[in-house]
Amino acid sequence: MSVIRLGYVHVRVTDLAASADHYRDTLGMDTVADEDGRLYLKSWDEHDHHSVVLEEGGVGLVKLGYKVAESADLDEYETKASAFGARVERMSKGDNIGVGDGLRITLPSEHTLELYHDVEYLGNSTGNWNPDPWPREGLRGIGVPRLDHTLITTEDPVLLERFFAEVLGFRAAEHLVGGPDNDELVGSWMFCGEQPHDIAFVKGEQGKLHHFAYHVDDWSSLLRAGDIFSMHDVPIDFGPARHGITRGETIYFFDPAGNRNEVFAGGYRTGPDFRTVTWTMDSAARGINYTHRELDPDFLNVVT
Ligand code: M3P
Ligand code: FE
Repeated sequence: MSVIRLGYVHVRVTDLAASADHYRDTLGMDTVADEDGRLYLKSWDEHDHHSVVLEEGGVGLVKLGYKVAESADLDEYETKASAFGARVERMSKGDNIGVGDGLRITLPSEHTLELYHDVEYLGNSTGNWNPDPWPREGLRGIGVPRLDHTLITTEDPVLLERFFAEVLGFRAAEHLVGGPDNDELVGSWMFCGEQPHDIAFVKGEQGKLHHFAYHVDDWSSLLRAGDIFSMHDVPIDFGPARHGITRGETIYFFDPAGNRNEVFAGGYRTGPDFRTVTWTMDSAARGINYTHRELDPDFLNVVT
């Protein structure tokens, strides 16, 4: 019984056409469905039906979807989440285009998390037979290969960490705590496979999105992404820079609605025997932006 990965992020955007340009032309995602004011998108190296849903009207997170290893696991997750005290309902095949039956959980942080196993397989752009390393017809914009992780905010990081650990079997790769003599949990970076994080959360408002991130191959792909942001006048939050936390490389930027996105490269490998790394608030600027060792307060305050 395990969670495999972040499958989809569903966000609201103020202007669907403007955001469609951003996710399609700048990031390079492909449209797989366009129905009822919702645009379903997929990156070139993803196999399942979609990984991003844009819905017109407002800004911020509608829900997150995480894919589980087997359909049979869903019963057990339902029992565990209910026992934890979370609100859980069954979701039906077709509630999300291409996605089968699953669970819809209201997290202690008030975010909606969907768990599912069955999802329509579209395959990636290079196929499974003697594949090219990348689509030979070329990529649009950055050509992001896949989604990587999300970071959300919660009033109670301890409770949310307990939920992800006890109900979903995630482990903490990194903790951000109040200080050397203050073990108050300010943030947690948690994984379900071998990435440094599949979800992270920091203390803040309930139910908000700090960012969702796309994987890019390496530092030079990240710099090229920066060039494309400039060509397309995409507002940059910060980067290119190195994260102390997770050791990843990053650029944060905004979609036209103001949702924060990230391109993320590198980072170490975790696993079941990984021991949690701890950062203290007095080193938080270095933890988040190791290169510049400074943080604009808006980086922490602006959420959607
Ligand atoms: C990351 C990451 C915050 C730190 C963010 C770190 C919001 O996004 O990918 O490691 O404090
Ligand atoms: Fe991130």
